[in-house]
Amino acid sequence: VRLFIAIDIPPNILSTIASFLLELRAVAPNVKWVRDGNLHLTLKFLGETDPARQVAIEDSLSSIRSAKPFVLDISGLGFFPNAKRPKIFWAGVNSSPDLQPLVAEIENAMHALGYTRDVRPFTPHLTLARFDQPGIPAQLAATVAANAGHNFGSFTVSEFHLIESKLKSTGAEYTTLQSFSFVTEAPR
Ligand code: 2AM
Repeated sequence: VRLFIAIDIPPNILSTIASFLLELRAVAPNVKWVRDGNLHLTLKFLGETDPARQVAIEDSLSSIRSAKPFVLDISGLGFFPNAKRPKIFWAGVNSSPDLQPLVAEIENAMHALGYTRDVRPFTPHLTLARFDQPGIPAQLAATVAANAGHNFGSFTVSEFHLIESKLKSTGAEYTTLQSFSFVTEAPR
């Protein structure tokens, strides 16, 4: 099975993003747009995994804790690696400082199970589209430049998910296998 670990985006923010993207999708039909329901914040991509290892992964992930929930603010638009030769069109994610240590813990936990650490620093983003051809429609570039600071709203996060990705001809299909609440109960 092909696995990754991610945070879900609540429906109200998904629909805010979806309505903003309607116009952009129309001006860039040749770009591979991520389906609205598939938008998520990837924390760690595990890739092809022996199903027999799923229990060990879930055990490990269920012990991960952070002191309190954190706030994610979906804000800004841009391209990786840059606007000239875009590979990925993204919406930015600003978070309270607790996100990076949580991701580091997930990295450590998965490294202990034999997964390679990501060499690149974790840059939280929502992938909105992928480019498999060079070049970018002028109208897409212009709209993104004009909305580089556009805000899509914020939400509080207290759980992440282990997700299976099935690659189909119609696009990726994601199934949540298990959810992990990472917030420590406050002592009374
Ligand atoms: P991205 O959205 O940041 O591009 C499921 O495939 C998710 O895992 C994708 O959304 C993608 O995150 C992430 N991912 C990270 N590395 C990947 C890789 N080498 N191949 C496929 N997906 C990867």
